[in-house]
Amino acid sequence: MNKKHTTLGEFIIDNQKHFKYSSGELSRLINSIRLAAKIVNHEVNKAGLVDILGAAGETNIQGEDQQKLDIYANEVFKSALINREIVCGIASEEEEDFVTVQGKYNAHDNKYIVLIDPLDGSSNIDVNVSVGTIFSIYRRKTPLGMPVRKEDFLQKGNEQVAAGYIVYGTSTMLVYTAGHGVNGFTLNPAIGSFYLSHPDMKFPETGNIFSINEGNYAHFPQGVKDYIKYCQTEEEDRPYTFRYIGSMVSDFHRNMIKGGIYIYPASFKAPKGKLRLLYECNPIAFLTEQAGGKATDGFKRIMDIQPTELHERVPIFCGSKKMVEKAEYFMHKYP
Ligand code: AHM
Ligand code: MG
Repeated sequence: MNKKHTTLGEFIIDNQKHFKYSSGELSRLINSIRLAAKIVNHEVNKAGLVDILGAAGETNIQGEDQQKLDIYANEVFKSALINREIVCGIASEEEEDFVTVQGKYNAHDNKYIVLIDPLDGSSNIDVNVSVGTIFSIYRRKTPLGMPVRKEDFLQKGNEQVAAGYIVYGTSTMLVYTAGHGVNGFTLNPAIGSFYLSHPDMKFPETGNIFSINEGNYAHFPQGVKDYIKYCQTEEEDRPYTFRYIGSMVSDFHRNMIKGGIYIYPASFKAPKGKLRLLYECNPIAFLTEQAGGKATDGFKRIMDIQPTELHERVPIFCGSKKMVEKAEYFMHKYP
């Protein structure tokens, strides 16, 4: 197949062969995410017209209630997955508890669960900066035929079947892995199709970009402070370039292409950091490793952490392998 003209739909079908005993369920699931992404993309693109079309909490000219975009995105992804009856449960960063999906004839016989951050970095929308959707897919643990339980969602990241993100940026891209490398697809808005634009994405082994909210410097652990100093010191290939959008998907996407490290560390104010293990860190860690990078909490592999709560947080260091290893070296000085 001419890779240049491969659409996401074709790619998904073509890659189904990787899944042993595949029934096509996972392919249909990713296809639903693709569809929901296009709908959300359309709405995100109109965000700047909010003064004209009406803001959240107001009623628009057609008498419809305007929703906040993150709530809207949550609804779109959820209904795309629920209506197609292809998952048995969904957990979202936007909701306190998980949702059970009964499937056809209330049979509870679908095998996948999805965890989703429908619109990450949504505070950036008001200022026209890129935002993203992050998703993570697992096989259920409990037997088919019964409603999913919390334990189906509290799986280690290393059990993920697929994960990815959509970045609503200058172009809209869907990037995902199903455990056989990372591939990126760019939306052609004129046609409404995603095309394979970034096959087999790989983190450069090292890079020169570091991304961290340095405004929190005073509250960072000493290991992080030392690593920042290292990045800023004039020596060898340093100082590194500092880039922080404040929208994880965009910061991550840039670093994967150019080579870099993204850090959201623990701080004295937030001892477990800010980002959520299940909705943000695990899927990003899976993508990182599939792209040849490294993702840890500064000491241990993110994907080996046993989650205990749906919304638990964890510090994250992810990106080019050598850069993460160097940051870990500084962290280990202050165990
Ligand atoms: P959100 O899930 O509430 O949108 O927060 C997640 C976002 C990430 O995209 C981003 O990297 C981070 O929060 C930025 O946080 P901060 O403003 O503390 O640097
Ligand atoms: Mg988020």
